[in-house]
Amino acid sequence: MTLANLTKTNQIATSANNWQGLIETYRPYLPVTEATPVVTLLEGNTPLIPVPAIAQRIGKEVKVYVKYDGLNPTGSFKDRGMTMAISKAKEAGAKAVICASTGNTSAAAAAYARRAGMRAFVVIPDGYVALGKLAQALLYGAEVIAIKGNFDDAFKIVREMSENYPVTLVNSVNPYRLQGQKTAAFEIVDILGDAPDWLCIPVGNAGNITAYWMGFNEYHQNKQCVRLPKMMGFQAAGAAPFISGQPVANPETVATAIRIGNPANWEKALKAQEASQGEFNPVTDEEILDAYRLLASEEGIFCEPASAASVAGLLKVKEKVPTGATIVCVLTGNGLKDPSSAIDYSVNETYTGIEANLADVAKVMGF
Ligand code: AN7
Repeated sequence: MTLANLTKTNQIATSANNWQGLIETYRPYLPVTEATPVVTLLEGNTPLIPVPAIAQRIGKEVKVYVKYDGLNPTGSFKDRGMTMAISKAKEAGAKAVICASTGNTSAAAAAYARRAGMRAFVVIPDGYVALGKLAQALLYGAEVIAIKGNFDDAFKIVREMSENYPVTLVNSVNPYRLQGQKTAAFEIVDILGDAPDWLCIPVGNAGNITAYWMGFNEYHQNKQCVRLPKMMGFQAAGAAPFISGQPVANPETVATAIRIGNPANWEKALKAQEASQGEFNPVTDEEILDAYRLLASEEGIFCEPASAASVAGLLKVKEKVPTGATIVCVLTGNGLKDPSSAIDYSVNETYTGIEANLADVAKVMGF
């Protein structure tokens, strides 16, 4: 397949509801050959959903969309990177992979590695991984190692482990991860016809912001888009090394997915921000939770708290949004990943202890 007929092919694949996964769809842009065994769960092709209630809160004429990557096979954007990382690991003959994770990477690594017949070791911060993510890793058959430490401690261990033992590292320092993840930028341009003016994105280990920037640039070089977006990265205020300019020793936030103090892709993410004339800004846990509830209760979109940081950030810096702008906020993970946060932070409560009859239920309803 050539670059020239790529767009056409995408349209056919999509309209025939015959999506082949992101490696087949974007093969000319990816470092794969005929010899690469493609390990796929048909990830990608996630919806770009308009969010009018959020656009209205900007207070001027703007178009706002969310890229709902929580609809990937394991419920997060990590599947985009993992289809590439695991396919390439299998091609190289790997028998086992390892990652440190705040949860989503471990779920994706487990699913793709097991599908490829490999062992999956995941090292997680004990007590700081959302329930759904832990459930996934276990059921997929990963070997889960919970350490008394945070993500940054776990990452240090797995990095050294992969240098000394026969296990392939599948965190986002593995270059194939970012190659897969850049396809989300392609999908946005394929739908909008150009890049957005702003891309708002939560930042943890800073792989995804790096991957998106790479994707937009490659599409730009291949004349698939005219614009390049401003990359607007948002970090939880308690885990915001890009704001303070130095690693955070004890990161804390309700958004456990981005509870990271020393991002592995520091330099690349900084370059993306500078080259795009973008910004890094912090959002407080309260702002994250407000956006989390707003997305669910007014747009009908259930994401996990870390993902809501992109929308919280947009609302926080809304004064800077140019009139007429098109903005995409990346929703990186599904809300079902973290049911405890949903229950703990929802405004509505369940009416309990209600007698099982029409009159009592009607009374609760206010009739
Ligand atoms: C929902 O799973 O780092 O800035 O170990 O799960 O590319 O790290 C997760 C990160 C945003 C941040 N949103 O992305 C892991 C992990 C969600 C996430 C991020 C993560 P990066």
